[in-house]
Amino acid sequence: MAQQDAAKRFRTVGDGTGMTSDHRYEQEELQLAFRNRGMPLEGLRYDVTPTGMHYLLTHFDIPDVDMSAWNLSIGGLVKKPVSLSLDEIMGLPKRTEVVTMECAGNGRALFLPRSVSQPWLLEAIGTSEWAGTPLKGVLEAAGVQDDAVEILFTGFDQGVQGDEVQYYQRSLTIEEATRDEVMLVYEMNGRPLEPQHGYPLRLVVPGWYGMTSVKWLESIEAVAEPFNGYQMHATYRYALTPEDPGDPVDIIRVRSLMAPPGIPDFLTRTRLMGPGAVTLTGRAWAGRNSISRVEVSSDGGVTWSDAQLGPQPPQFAWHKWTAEWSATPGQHTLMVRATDSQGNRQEVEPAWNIQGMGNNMAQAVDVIVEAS
Ligand SMILES: Nc1nc2c(c(=O)[nH]1)N[C@H]1C(S)=C(S)[C@@H](COP(=O)(O)O)O[C@H]1N2
Ligand SMILES: [Mo]
Repeated sequence: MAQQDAAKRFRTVGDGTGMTSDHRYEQEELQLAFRNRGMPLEGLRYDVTPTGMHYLLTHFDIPDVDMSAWNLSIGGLVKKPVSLSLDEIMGLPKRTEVVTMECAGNGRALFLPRSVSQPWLLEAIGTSEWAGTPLKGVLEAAGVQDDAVEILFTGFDQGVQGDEVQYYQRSLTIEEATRDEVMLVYEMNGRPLEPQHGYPLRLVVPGWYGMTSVKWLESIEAVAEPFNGYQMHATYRYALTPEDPGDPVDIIRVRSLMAPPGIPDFLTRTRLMGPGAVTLTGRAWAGRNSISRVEVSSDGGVTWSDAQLGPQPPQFAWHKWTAEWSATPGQHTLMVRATDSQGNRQEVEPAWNIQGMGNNMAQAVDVIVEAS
């Protein structure tokens, strides 16, 4: 309780609304941006993102997990509560999935006004080969009771958000939690998880925005009511006003990104290149759906032409694309947009919401083509 009261002393940034309506960044945003860095977009060239290039998002601190005492507890409404060591978990059936993970806040800083939070532009993405054991098997062994409606995942990391002292916690319905691809993960790209990515064990929920893939798992509980903690009801919502509860953020929306061509200007990141034929390349992904089409524009979205899709990737991994462009001298705005197998296509205009969630508007890259 004393901790709860102490939390009330944290000031609100900006003008008090928690929003900012210009492109100047608050000190708090800069602080978050250094802790939670993104994947430089040239990383789009790799099928699997080198571990150190994968984006990071940690709400509180990376916890110091005491491995001599670590066990994963599986309890709540289960017939046989269990406590498993890491060795025991590693002895269970192993599954490996290449999964593109994206933070729900990716694109937040492109909204105006924007909420003061992690100010992602477009780089909160990465694709890893995650290995672990299917959650489904562990839940079956524990025997989830019929009166349970959700599975609650709790991480070791604790902090204050929205005036509430809390552990990082998210839940999934039983149906979502028992999908084949949902895993308790102990390896990333063939190596034990690094501390910042959830060592010793994290959840990975392919197809969902990253917030659901709880890191530093401490416990898993079957619960009788939908979990209503801070990370479920107060944030990760597509809300239009502070009063609007908004729909929950869940599956990753269709998006494509290009690896910026040419060379960058140090300060503005505007691209510089010579005239002639150039192959634009990048990746596209859409949660659980596949990508059916990628289009590029070299005139800021007035006209579009089809890109070529590379080989079909694993179900939850990004899809490579290439497009030939004949660069003519002058200034151009390159854009890319994807359509998924359900016919969802990226918009050119942002679909604004107050928390800056799920902004999958088409990427724009300014290019200057020099005469020679
Ligand atoms: N315990 C815990 N799990 C967490 C988070 C966190 O702050 N604490 N952040 C979530 C969010 S918002 C994202 S986008 C992903 C990021 O995973 P990564 O840092 O391994 O890329 O982890 C999720 N899991
Ligand atoms: Mo996130």
